[in-house]
Amino acid sequence: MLLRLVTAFALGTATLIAVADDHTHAHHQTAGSTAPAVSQVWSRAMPPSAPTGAVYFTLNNPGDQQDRLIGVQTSRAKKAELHTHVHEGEIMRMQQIDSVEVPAGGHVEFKPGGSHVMLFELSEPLVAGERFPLTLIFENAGEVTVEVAIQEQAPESSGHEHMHH
Ligand SMILES: [Cu+2]
Repeated sequence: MLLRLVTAFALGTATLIAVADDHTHAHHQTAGSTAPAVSQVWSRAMPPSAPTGAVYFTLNNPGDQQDRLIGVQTSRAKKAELHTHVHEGEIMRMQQIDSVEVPAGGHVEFKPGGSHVMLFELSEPLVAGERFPLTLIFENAGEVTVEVAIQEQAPESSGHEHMHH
């Protein structure tokens, strides 16, 4: 069990460093279960007048138990919701979702045009180069706090999937 936790932490940290960030810290607080690793955590820089923002990341579940992301919190916004995009004919619309399943041994990507964390009533504008903490709440693993990097552009994908813009 301890070894698993260490592995999860190391994986998450390694991936974050691979994104070329110097001062990224991932604090994992687990409640008896292997916490999914959170990597490539970023938010798109927005003009100061923007009332909302979005956060994207990749979740990797190294454990043999599925988990579920059931909530998000940040000091940077009054409210943070899990969202996804749904197609309605030609139109893509955002929709709030209660939770996101993270399958055992699987990974889930939050990315533009797909699932994202929506921030409402920002306490400060999202300025490129800044960072803020985001706490992910998992059903089994408990809370995992990571740092969000505010960027103009999406980070280079470390996966094999084609990025749609
Ligand atoms: Cu949204």
